[in-house]
Amino acid sequence: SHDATAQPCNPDLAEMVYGVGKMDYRQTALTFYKEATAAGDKIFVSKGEQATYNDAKLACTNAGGQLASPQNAEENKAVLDFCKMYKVFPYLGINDLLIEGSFRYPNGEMLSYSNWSDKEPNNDQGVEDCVEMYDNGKWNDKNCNEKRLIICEF
Ligand code: 293
Ligand code: CA
Repeated sequence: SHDATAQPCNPDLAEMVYGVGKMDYRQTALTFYKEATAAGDKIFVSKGEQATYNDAKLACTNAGGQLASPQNAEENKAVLDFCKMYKVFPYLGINDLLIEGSFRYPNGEMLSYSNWSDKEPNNDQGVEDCVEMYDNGKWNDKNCNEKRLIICEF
């Protein structure tokens, strides 16, 4: 469903928030991760900006997508590539804001794939409802008020 010629759901917002010049943001994403589109998978996009979870989430939804929520090892690797490129840990869209201890996708569905780091999620200090990705691709639950790399998926 995601091919190189597809147009964004909301071209104006997508260009403002995640576009690069006049380039289609999907094409921009392709330059970073060709395999994603070749496999008909999600497109991941990042401009290297950092924000709290709420602001990062808003940036992605305003652009017609959502925060990166990898559902298999291939998608996790795509997100990790951005993490390494910008040398900043990203926030994932996955969170347990609704029900403590029940990590879910932004649409509320239960996880079908996870890649937790050893001994995570640990809800450290009782305030960790968001998820960051380390630069080894493993996940850690983390306070939502930190600033982390924004990576959106479309
Ligand atoms: C505790 C124990 C550490 C762990 C950390 C993170 C915080 O400090 O081993 O790395 O929590 O889980 O999110
Ligand atoms: Ca943690």
